[in-house]
Amino acid sequence: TNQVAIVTGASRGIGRAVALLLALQGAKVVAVSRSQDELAELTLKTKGVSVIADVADDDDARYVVEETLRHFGRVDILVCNAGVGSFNLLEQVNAAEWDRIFNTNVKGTFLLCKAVVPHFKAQQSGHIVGIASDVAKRTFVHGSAYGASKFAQDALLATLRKEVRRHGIKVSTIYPGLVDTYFNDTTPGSAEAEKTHLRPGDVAQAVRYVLEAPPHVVIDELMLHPLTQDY
Ligand code: NJP
Repeated sequence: TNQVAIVTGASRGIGRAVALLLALQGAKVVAVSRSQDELAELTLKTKGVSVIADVADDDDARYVVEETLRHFGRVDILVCNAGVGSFNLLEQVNAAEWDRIFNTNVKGTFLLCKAVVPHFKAQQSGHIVGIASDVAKRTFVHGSAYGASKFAQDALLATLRKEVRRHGIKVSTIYPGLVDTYFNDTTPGSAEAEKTHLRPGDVAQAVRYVLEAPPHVVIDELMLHPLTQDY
């Protein structure tokens, strides 16, 4: 298709895989993150554009949508993927770390959705895909900050889904289990992770699937896990 897609957190991991798959399928991809070099390298492959932006910054979020419209004249898809996590017992979580997680995962999703929805409403179409987490549906030890942020992001997206459906706008939320990425300062590609984790491309295929639903269908939620994950 010839659709215009904004993908946040596209410099690596899941976002990068989503950007590459959508580009392969003919979308014009606007890749967003804070890392300039990685985005430049990605944009050579996607033949799209990149916008250096912090999703947690209001001006940056609006700038992402403005740049998309300046380059392509429209926007059809927003993939809210940028996210961070760190894991510790609640009393060991410092307040700055809490803020970093909530600002990226919750406020970042809020700001990008807020910036894009008026344009989707004007064209009476558009699709927001949120990359949440399976931990938006359960709790786990060491996950107070990250888990709470993913519950909040999930609630935000579920609310937005109800608010915008009458404007022809879809909101789909994807809940992956463990994915082999750079998340939480890990290094992907180990033989062990290959057995225990999803690959970024698996999540990208889930994004593709929800985007390909017929016009009268919205896939609200899609959860996927590695077969080995005991959750
Ligand atoms: O992580 P990683 P994933 N503004 O670290 C970007 C969820 N998830 O792909 O800005 C803009 O490889 C960062 O770019 P940069 C997870 O919660 C994961 O695994 O250049 N961008 C990079 O491109 C998250 O929502 C697992 O540093 C910002 C990207 O985000 C999503 O999947 C399991 C940013 C992170 O790439 C992608 O994470 C699960 C900001 N302020 C859900 N801050 C898993 N990996 O196991 C970060 O259930 N980025």
